[in-house]
Amino acid sequence: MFDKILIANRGEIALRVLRACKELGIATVAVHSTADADAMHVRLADESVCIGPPPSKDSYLNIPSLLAACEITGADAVHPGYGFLSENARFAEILADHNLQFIGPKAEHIRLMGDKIEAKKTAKRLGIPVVPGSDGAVGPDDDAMTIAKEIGFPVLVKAAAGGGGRGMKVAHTAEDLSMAISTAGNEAKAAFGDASVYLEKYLQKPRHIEIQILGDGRGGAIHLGERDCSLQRRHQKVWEESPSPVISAEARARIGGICAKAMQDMNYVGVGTIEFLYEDGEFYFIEMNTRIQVEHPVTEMITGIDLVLEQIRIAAGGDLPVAQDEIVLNGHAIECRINAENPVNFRPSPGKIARYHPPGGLGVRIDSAVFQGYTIPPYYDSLVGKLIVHGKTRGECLMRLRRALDEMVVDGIETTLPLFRALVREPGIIDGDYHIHWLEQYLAGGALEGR
Ligand code: MV4
Repeated sequence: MFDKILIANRGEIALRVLRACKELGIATVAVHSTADADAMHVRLADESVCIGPPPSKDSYLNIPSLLAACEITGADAVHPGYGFLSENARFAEILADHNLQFIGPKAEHIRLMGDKIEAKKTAKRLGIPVVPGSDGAVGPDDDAMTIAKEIGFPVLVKAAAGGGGRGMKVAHTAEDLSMAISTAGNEAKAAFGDASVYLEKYLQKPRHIEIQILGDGRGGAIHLGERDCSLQRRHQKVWEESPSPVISAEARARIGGICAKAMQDMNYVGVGTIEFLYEDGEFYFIEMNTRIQVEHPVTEMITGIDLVLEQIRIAAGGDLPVAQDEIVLNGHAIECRINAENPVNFRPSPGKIARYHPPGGLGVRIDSAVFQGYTIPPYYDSLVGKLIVHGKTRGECLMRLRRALDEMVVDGIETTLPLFRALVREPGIIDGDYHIHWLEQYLAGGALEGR
């Protein structure tokens, strides 16, 4: 097992990793920019190193600074958290070159899943159902037109180097296709330095269902159920829950088994999330994330498995915590991502938290690094904290979430708490009857105006 882990991240996920390290008896090193000098993860770590000025490129993305921090403190492993360098294959390789353990998948798997075309080809080869579309990048227009007509309009043009909604264009008719391909290609070239694009059948109202997996790197892998992440705004997840209101035990076992088998075949190591669109009873692979995700607590609440702690154990050569048939999905969990943003126009609202009262009680968890008097800096994401609630049933979970949201106080900045207080009372949410466009349509309807 590792002696000392450097946490190459900030905010709530840095605190989350730090907690797992402490429970494993592993010493912790926090890194921080000058803007985060008084942050919670710095205060609670055994040691801390300032790695640069506020801009991420000069601090949390600054690989030489992070290496120096490892050298100074004698850390033997690095946990990247999510975002920043968590899916940077080169960073994983550089750490290995310096005899440091990257707590995550092999660099080759990070790189493979970072290329959306290669990821899809790999998924298909491993027996994972994919969206009908082109077999790789599309060449000259006539090639694309033939494919598009085979899969049927509307089609979606996607950037190979994209992901998270970046570099996507819908072509509703043959006339739109050429323009969609050149626009997506140009945007992809500008954004990612890679103009290659591929085509997929455009699914109109799917849900976003993701499967959590855990692999030991030696042919063992399990799945830990799904998370329904359909409630998104501009490709930012807002509300995640497990189990999904629309996935049956049979569907879960089927797609979960396919994903676990695929990860076994890959000798995948660590945590991973396989993302699907789900429509009319069918799953369609879109992407795989090779990092711990923001919404991992939803799965922890219903499985009782500490995913970050298991990440660390497995990176140190440990075995999977349980066998597939020992996993029991207990009850229902919902996570609300509470941001320092105006709840109507979502404009960031950094600043000092004048009053802070987190809710408590049975089945209520807050993953946050803020405290009363803390100032949310303007340089990074606007996450105040994640409110995660568990109940025996979805109904009990919603009731508890309603109570917890009403109890929570965050004064001095604007937050999206009013949005969640409205959503938890909204019939479409209570019925679980929503898809990936539902939230933006709800917001466009002016539901939050004047609150
Ligand atoms: C799609 C799609 C419809 N059809 N692919 C958005 C980001 C990336 N995860 C892939 N995305 C989509 N891919 C096909 N063939 C719709 C989306 C999409 C979406 C997916 C999940 C959650 C929210 C979304 C919001 C807009 C579009």
